[in-house]
Amino acid sequence: MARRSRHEEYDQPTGGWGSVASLVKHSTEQHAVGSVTGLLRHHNKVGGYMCTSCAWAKPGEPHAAEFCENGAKATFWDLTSKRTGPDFFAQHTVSELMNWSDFELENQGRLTHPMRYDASSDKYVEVAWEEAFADIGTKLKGYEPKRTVFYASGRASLETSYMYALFARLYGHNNLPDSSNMCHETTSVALPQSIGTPVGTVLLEDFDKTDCIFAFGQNVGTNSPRLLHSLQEARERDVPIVVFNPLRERGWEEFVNPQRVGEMLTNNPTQIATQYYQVRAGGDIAAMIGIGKALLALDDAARSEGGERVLDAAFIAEHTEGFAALETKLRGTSWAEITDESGLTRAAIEAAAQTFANATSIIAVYGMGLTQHRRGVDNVQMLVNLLLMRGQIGNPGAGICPVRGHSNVQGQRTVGIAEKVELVPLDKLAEQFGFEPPQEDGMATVEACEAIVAGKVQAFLGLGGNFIRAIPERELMEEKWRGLDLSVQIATKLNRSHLITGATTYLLPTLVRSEIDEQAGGEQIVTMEDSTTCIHASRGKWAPASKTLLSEPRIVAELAKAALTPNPKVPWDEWVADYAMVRDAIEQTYPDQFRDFNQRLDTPGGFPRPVAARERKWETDTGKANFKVPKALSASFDDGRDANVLRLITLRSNDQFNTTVYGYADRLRGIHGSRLIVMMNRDDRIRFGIPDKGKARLTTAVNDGIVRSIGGLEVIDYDIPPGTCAAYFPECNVLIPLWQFAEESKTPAAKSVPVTVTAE
Ligand SMILES: Nc1nc2c(c(=O)[nH]1)N[C@H]1C(S)=C(S)[C@@H](COP(=O)(O)OP(=O)(O)OC[C@H]3O[C@@H](n4cnc5c(=O)[nH]c(N)nc54)[C@H](O)[C@@H]3O)O[C@H]1N2
Ligand SMILES: Nc1nc2c(c(=O)[nH]1)N[C@H]1C(S)=C(S)[C@@H](COP(=O)(O)OP(=O)(O)OC[C@H]3O[C@@H](n4cnc5c(=O)[nH]c(N)nc54)[C@H](O)[C@@H]3O)O[C@H]1N2
Ligand SMILES: [Mo]
Repeated sequence: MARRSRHEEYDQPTGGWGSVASLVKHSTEQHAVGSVTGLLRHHNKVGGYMCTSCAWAKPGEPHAAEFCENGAKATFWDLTSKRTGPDFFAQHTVSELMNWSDFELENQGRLTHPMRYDASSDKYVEVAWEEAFADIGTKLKGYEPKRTVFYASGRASLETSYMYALFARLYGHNNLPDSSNMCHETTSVALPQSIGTPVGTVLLEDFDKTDCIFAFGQNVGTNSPRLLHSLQEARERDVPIVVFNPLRERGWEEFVNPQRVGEMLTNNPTQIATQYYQVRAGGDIAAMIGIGKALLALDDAARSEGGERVLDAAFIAEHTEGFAALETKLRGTSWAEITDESGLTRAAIEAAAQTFANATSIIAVYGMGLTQHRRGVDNVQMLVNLLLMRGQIGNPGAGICPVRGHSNVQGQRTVGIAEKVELVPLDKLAEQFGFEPPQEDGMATVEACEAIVAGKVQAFLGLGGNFIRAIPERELMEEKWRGLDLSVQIATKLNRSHLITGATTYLLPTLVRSEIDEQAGGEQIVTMEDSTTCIHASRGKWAPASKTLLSEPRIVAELAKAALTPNPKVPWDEWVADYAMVRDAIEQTYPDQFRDFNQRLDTPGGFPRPVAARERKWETDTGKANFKVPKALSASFDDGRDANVLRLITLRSNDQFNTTVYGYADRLRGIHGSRLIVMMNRDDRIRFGIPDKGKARLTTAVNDGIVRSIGGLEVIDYDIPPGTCAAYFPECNVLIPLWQFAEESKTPAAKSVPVTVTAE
């Protein structure tokens, strides 16, 4: 049935009663075995389990309820009492399920039994674990390892991830794309060039010390709501918070802390952003060049008047390289170019620069609004440039703070899930496990897609995730996927990627993190790394959804045993019996990062991995922090000159975790009832001849011979800059060409897809 949308201005703060109502709704609708009291006791607490939603830091002294609406929703959905077992699959053909929505598929509940696709009946049929492992192992033995891909979505623990990456290398390839290739890979490419570390430099405690926060392209209220606690406390110290985002996201505007009874009763919100700039999509490089230019002007004035310098000249001289080139760029770019490209006025940019100049310690927060663009790397590096101009890396209360996505996406990279060999201590692995690891770079996500399109991939293993739904160019990918010989999906819930089958397809169900993981050596602990490089232990608390489920480490170990010749140095069974032994192996491979790993598991707030840039040690090619000159003013593919081409942002609603759709209430944007919508500036809507509440078709504006189009989108008049529009991921992934990705990082450019609009 077609859904109709409803849009009303949402003037309630983030958090508050709206979040409580939503939490209760999801706990009830999922008949979840976990309760709100259970969550209070165990969620993000030492001795409990770590949230499976976002990767935001967990404080050493947790709040009574150290969870947010969306973390609770994710947990209730994990702990649902609904089941997608063999009888479900007996009733539905895969062709029928192809017509179900993402919501309907996952709302069937937890997968319980290993299943194999049977083409003759077009159904998934139960298979014994041993048979599945043996068959997959035999098939893998017959393939050319470099023609197989082992994908990981960023949820699996450090223990599982280490084992999975080792399995790939023992088998013979580095084809280890993970969800971060679609996400913060841009960060992992940009930051090492600039400051010599692939991760952020900010710790949670820096938020208590900062006196200024700048935030670009991140939706805090939906995607990292616990960060709002730090933002609220910062506001109570009168810290300015300056936001750049095309949309006025409620989370950046007002917050009522559900933890504070008084605030809840009076509905008395804290105002979060003190300055809000609705930059146009892809316009941040220009906006940041403007800020840099204005900082230079302020510094010039201070010098001529003999006042205090705005630039940190001592820091620039001692710690950086390349400032002269950046200065030339800043001075040489005209205000006309800057305002044209950013869509912001000179006065607005100068006001932001003034706030930046007044502060002594500045944190820069950012998300997908910077990384998922053609020039995402320039976006991130330009933000670092601003910090470096004022010496804002490696001092308390300051630094660069990418807000990561999946709860262990950063950690997966740390322990070897990486397609680039330079990121992995292959020599160490060779010595530790007595084998010759493959030395060539493997495929990242886009490269894996290209190889699948070219028919060069024989097998795909997915450690979680919904690969085909998350990548660009969905229609072509679905068609080409059918050319795979083997597709194996390790998953918790049914999703669309499971319905696109290869010649042989397996669905292997696994535990969720909040469930008890009992192995031969007793109940097991797993670990993960948060956005601020802190490592946390996680202990499941609830009984598994089914006795037939296996843990992720066990599944990975069984697959490895079935596919590889035995290696006495890799004791898969012993590792599965006691995950502490995997942690010992991790410590052996990464002694500096994981010193005393097993002893430090319960450090309140997690134990931080060392990050050299925090100590102002720059592990870059120059040994200094590098200013990087952006290659262009626009971050987008289109040049912004054609008024008929809009830049489409594909983003998340408040009722989803990536491709997992919990419902149809994007409460904080006031959009209800449907996800087939497009938010558009009213003048644009009228210009395109679309009536109020009318429908539109979006078509990708590129000439490469492929028509990419989606119709039936209800147009919602929205407060968004002209020339920019926004719609939901993953519905709009059909529109993104596979070749439109960030230069260098290959992160798909999901945040400014050039589209034309036609009325329907
Ligand atoms: N509840 C929930 N939490 C999540 C997720 C989820 O789906 N649901 N996903 C997780 C994952 S994997 C990730 S990566 C993160 C994603 O979290 P975010 O980084 O917040 O990603 P998006 O939701 O895609 O939103 C991007 C924001 O950038 C803005 N934006 C878009 N284009 C531009 C631009 O050109 N310039 C600027 N300045 N802003 C722009 C958008 O308006 C939007 O507010 O969240 C994680 N946490
Ligand atoms: N257009 C557009 N595309 C995007 C984005 C965008 O902003 N716009 N964002 C990109 C980003 S940032 C990301 S991270 C990717 C996300 O891409 P993925 O990480 O591949 O996708 P998810 O939706 O997170 O995967 C959900 C599935 O994971 C499985 N799952 C859940 N928990 C577990 C678990 O504990 N173990 C296992 N084994 N499986 C589990 C469930 O079966 C569920 O259906 O999408 C990217 N795609
Ligand atoms: Mo992500």
